[in-house]
Amino acid sequence: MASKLLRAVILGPPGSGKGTVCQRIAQNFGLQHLSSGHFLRENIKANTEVKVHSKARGYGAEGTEEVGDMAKQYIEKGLLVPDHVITRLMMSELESRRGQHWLLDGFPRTLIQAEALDKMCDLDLVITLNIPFETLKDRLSRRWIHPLSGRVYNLDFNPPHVPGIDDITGEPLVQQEDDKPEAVAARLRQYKDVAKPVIELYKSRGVLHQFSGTETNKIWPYVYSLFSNKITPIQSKEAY
Ligand code: G5P
Ligand code: MG
Repeated sequence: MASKLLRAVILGPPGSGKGTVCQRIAQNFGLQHLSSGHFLRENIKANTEVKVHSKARGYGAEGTEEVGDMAKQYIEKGLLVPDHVITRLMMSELESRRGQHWLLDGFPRTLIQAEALDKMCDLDLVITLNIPFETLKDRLSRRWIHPLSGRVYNLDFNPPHVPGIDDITGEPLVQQEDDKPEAVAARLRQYKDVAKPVIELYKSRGVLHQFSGTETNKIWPYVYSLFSNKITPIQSKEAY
């Protein structure tokens, strides 16, 4: 089994199960789960000036930017945050995790972002989740999250033990602004065009694995087996 650090990415439209699959991979293989949406929402919540250190190879200069305020305007409309904002944020997070196995969820999402990541490291695995659009719309409207941890629930698929309450902390769950119907429609519309060149790039590199279906539980065993070939599970028994 390779001892080098594993660098993996999960691609897929909104609601395709990236976060759900990443949580399972992180739990089973001990990778750091790095969700761009989660980092953006943290910045929005803090509503702070975040100092983004851009020591990443060849990308941007060191400086500050009101990431939270800017991101909020885009996310609430279901639009992508500008490339330079999200790239600097993610490069900064990756810089601080150089010595860890990691798994990116939601980044890169455009060719410009993929090229920036490319300058920083070689990826070992890229997964893309192909889920029918009708399924996605249903799922997102039934999703609730625990804002502090990013834990995701679905009223049908994995409901909380007590309605409206996080299983671990007992704190209230919320529905995100970008899961409201108008924002969901906008997010789904723009996904296909933007993702196509990113998928083509990783296909040409020979690291892309595509999974199709309407149920995460049916896709999961294939994802588990793919990762098992690259990294030793940290649990003796498969868990989720
Ligand atoms: P996010 O937060 O990255 P999206 O749009 O990529 O958001 P999202 O909505 O987080 O994607 P997901 O992670 O793919 O979806 O899916 P999930 O949360 O695991 O599952 C969706 C729901 O379905 C959950 O309730 C889950 O429990 C349920 N579910 C899962 N599997 C099944 C199943 O088999 N059956 C059923 N019934 N349910 C299931 O980004 C948010 C925003 O931030 C900005 C953008 O504005 C974006 O819209 N942003 C970026 N902008 C520019 N560049 C980037 N790189 C950006 N990253 C984020
Ligand atoms: Mg997600």
